[in-house]
Amino acid sequence: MAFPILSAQEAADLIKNNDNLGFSGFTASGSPKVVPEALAEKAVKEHEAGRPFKVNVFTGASTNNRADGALARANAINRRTPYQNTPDLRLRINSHDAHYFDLHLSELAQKFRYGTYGDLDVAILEVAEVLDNGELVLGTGVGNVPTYAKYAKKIILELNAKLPAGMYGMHDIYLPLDPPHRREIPIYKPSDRIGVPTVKVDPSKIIGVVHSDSYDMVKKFSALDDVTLQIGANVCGFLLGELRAGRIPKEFLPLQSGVGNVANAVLFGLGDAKEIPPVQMYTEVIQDAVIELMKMGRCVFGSTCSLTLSDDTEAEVLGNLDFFRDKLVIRPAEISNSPEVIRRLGVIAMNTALEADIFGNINSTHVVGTKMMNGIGGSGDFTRNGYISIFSCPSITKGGLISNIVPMASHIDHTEHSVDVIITDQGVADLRGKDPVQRAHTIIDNCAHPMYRELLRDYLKLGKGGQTPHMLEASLEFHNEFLRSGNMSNVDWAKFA
Ligand code: 0RQ
Repeated sequence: MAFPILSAQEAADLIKNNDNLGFSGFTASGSPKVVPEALAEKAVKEHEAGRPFKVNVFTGASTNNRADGALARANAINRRTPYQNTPDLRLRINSHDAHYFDLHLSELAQKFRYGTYGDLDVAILEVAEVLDNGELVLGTGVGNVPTYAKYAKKIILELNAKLPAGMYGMHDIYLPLDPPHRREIPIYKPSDRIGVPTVKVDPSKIIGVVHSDSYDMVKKFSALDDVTLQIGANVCGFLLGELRAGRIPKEFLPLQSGVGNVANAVLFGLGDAKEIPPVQMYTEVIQDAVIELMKMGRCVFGSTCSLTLSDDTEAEVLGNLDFFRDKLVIRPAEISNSPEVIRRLGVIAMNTALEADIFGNINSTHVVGTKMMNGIGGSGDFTRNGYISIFSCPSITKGGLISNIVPMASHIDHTEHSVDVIITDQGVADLRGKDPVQRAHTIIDNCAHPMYRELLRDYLKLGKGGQTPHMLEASLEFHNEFLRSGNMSNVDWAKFA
């Protein structure tokens, strides 16, 4: 089938002010690259000519510097969901130039199908190949492509030359029925395939194909340091204890792991924990560490929504698909993050917190309660439904000016009801079966940095009763002190006594 070949600029010219756009991919992986960049250039010209030009961008998760980054720098994003992580877009969100609503990733596709956010004007989809019958072979991330491709009025394809023909067969594309007709999603183990390898589209909607030639440019992780290594070791120690005690079955349970430096370090820790049998992942992102585990035989299967790999590792995987083919499947976000499947499989959820409070509530998104960092991503999908839900973070940040364990979280993404275990470089707080005060002592004793333990114990003494003994007027004093003096440890409880 022949489709018009367009330059990125010609494709961008087909997009109008205030269009609703659906981007392929999940994280930087599989995100379109050249059309968003050209769209950002168009926005700059429109703004210079005094004309308004902004678009609404719906994705699978975050994108990359050439999509969110370029569009944000051009101030060309109006509405944005469900997740982002580029510094330029973060600035636009926190200054209200871009209207971002932070959403559980599993929810977006269905909401779109029911029209919650209006029509989808144009889907911009990165593909590895367009088959003769017009079906699409996707790249390193699926996200919400099946829904966007079906519901968009028009489709622009980015055909990325870096993606080999061997990508055919790496995906499992499945669109569930919507309520009230939804049936079970029949995945009973991570490697089950329930769909088809390609995305079927109405070829008459494809208005152009743009060529690109680029890896995903996933940000490199920071080198593992003593703190992240210790967190990784503590997570592995906890999992091993659960295995030995029989609370995790001997064949083990599938793992989910979040994004970022801490999550990467946790996975590296699994490489050495030989008493844990080779693992399977049922997760949304597969980072570099999982590829290492696969090469070591320590991870035998990964079900994911994206291969979020640094360029070197991406080149290695794409160049050795024969080795990885039977070890990986890439699924749509509403399947990789399906609460039903996560609960059925008994996934062990491992995510990262910005801060945890002494009662077990987690803030993953807002710096000092106000500034959006990235978003909740899929952490809620997994945390609420996991067999065991673990959060990890360093005990202190910025050399100790910030304690990651605080009296009251300044924003709450995951409540005490969903959080089983908190792990820092200091140790493990197993919160299961404990009341709020018992949880507080466990978290302070095991997870808080020694320089903050007494301050937190003294806070607990300020409470005047109730099951969760906060002193409300003092509960955010760590944060207030940070805003005042730049150092949480300067907090002085005397004024509340
Ligand atoms: O700042 O970059 O200026 O150094 O936050 O912190 O320790 O490098 O942690 O890279 O693992 O990211 C929660 C953001 C952690 C991430 C978060 C500052 C710190 C540093 C990053 P710098 P680290 P990580 C699956 C699941 C939500 C989404 C999710 C995240 C920067 O894991 O976005 O889990 N999670 N999705 O200095 C102020 C604090 C701080 C703080 C750290 N308490 N106050 N700043 N920092 N703690 C994937 C998807 O859903 C796609």
